[in-house]
Formats: sequence, C-alpha cells, structure tokens
Amino acid sequence: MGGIMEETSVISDAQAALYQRQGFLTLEGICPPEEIELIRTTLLDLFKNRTGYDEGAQYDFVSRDDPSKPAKFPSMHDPRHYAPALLKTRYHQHALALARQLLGEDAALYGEHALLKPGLTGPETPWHQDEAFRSPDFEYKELSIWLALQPVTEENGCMQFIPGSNKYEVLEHRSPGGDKSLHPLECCADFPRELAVPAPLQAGDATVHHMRTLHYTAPNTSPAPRLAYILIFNTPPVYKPGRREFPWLEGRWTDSQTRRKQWHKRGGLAIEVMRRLPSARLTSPRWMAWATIRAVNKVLRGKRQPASGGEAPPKEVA
Ligand SMILES: O=C(O)CCC(=O)C(=O)O
Repeated sequence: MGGIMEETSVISDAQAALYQRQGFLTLEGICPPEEIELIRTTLLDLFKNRTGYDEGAQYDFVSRDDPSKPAKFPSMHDPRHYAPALLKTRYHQHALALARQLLGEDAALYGEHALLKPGLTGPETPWHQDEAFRSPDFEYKELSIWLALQPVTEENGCMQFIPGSNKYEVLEHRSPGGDKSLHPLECCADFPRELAVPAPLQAGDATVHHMRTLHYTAPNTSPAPRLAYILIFNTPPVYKPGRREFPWLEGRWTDSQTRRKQWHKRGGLAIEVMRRLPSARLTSPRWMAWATIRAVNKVLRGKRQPASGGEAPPKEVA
C-alpha cells in the first residue's frame, strides 16, 4: 500500500476504492516517526500508573478487574482525557483527514482505545464486528484506525481481516463463555475464517477498517508487549429504532462500567461533561440530534440497570 499523501487527500482514489471494496486498508507512515515514541511512552505511562482506573477508563480487556493483580490484557479508552497532548499530534490530524476522506466532512473523533497485549501471555482478541457493540437502534458510518507502536506480525497480534465482510449484515455475536461481565464479544456465526488476511505493519503504520469488517488479533507469542492506539471516527448516527435486535448486548455489564457509574455519582459526571464539551459539535443539528437521543436513552437505561443495548464509550462496550 502506498504512503500517506499530505493534508487534504490522505490516500489515493485507488486506495479509497480498495477500502470500500474489501473493508480495510494498510497505511504506511500515518504517524510521523518523531511522534511514535511520544505516543508510545505516553500510553505506557498511563498504563503503568493505572490512570483513570477509578473512573472506569482502564480495565482488563479479557478478565474481571482485580486491582490487586496485573491485568491479563490492559486496555484503556479515551486516553486523551488524561494526556491531552495526544490530540495535538500530527497523527491525530492525519487520522481525522483520512476519516473525512472516507466518511465525509462531518466525520469526527468518536473515541480512542489503547490495547497493551503482554508478551507471551497476551490473549487473542476474538473475531468480531465493531458494530455488534453499538446500539441496534441507529444507522452508522464508522471506521477505526489502528496504529502500530512497534512492528507487528501474526506472532505478536497484528490485525487480521476477512476481506469483503464490510458488506455483511451484523452477524450473531456472544460474550466469551457466556460471561456478560467481560468486555469482548465474539462472532459465533459462520463466516469464511480461512480467508483471513493478516496485516503486518511497521511502527507508525496503521490499518483502517470499516465497522462491519470482521477482525481478530492472535495471542502474543513474542517476548515483548504489543501496543496499539486506535482512533474511532463516525458521522452522526441516525436514529432508526425497531429494525433489528442485538440480544448479545442485553444484560452486559462490566466492572469498569460499575466504577464509571460510581465516579459519576461522586461528581465525575460534571468532569466528563467538561471534558467532552470542547469537542461537542453544538452548531450541527445532526450531531445535536444524536447527542439528545443518546442522552435520553442513557437516562432511560440508567433507570433499568444493569442492562445494555444503548450507546456506550467505545470498547467499554467493547
Ligand atoms: O488490537 C486488538 O487486539 C483488537 C483491536 C480491535 O478489535 C479494534 O481496533 O477494533
């Protein structure tokens, strides 16, 4: 795949057409070399200090949270809230330009996710479609940009994709082992796993994938940890209730959601609103409509917790 083009057109028309066809793309050098170490050390420090744990921003991606033990698969959403310098990187600029090229001018950052897969013990991330984590009551345009912060191969858990699965409906998913307190979802429908395409990358390269593209990462059998920084972009989701059901979301409730809820009650809600306000698109009717429906759904959902099915932060959820 070709390198990153400057500013407005981040990828060529041929690359964009390939993305639309196969549902993913590999991008060389989307992160400038001088920023790789900065992003890497910023995220590793956040993990080391368990920053945001009490707010539900850090959690174990594959097990129940136990603060007395190291997480089996440390995971963090929205690290920019704790390290705002991340937002100032050229990587963020390039990623936004790419998202706008592929999704349209009203695309904006929906969330971030950092995943640290430990060396030798880091488990797989099961096959899934990101849309399976979202509320079934909306129509979406969403993509994720997965940045490698060291070289990645199948051995340490590079992304693997099923080409063309972006054209599938959302397939059936379930919680691993039926445990609805865990973060991952796994796709339990039939799909051609033998078509999986691994996407090895150098540090600073990324993959971009559509929210319906089936993807997976293998256990990390290498001795070193594998760190990825994922940016998720969307356009305002359109409310279309009653079209479909995602029963696998019913009754999902993670330890980090409990911590987040407790933090909100201790005054964290106001902090969260203040954090999100600068990026809220208050002048766009489409974004305002989405924010209002989301807020109403959240209140209704809060009344009947623990349950799920609504919008939640990326991979909090996930
Ligand atoms: O890095 C991983 O292990 C999984 C990432 C993922 O599922 C995603 O970016 O949507």
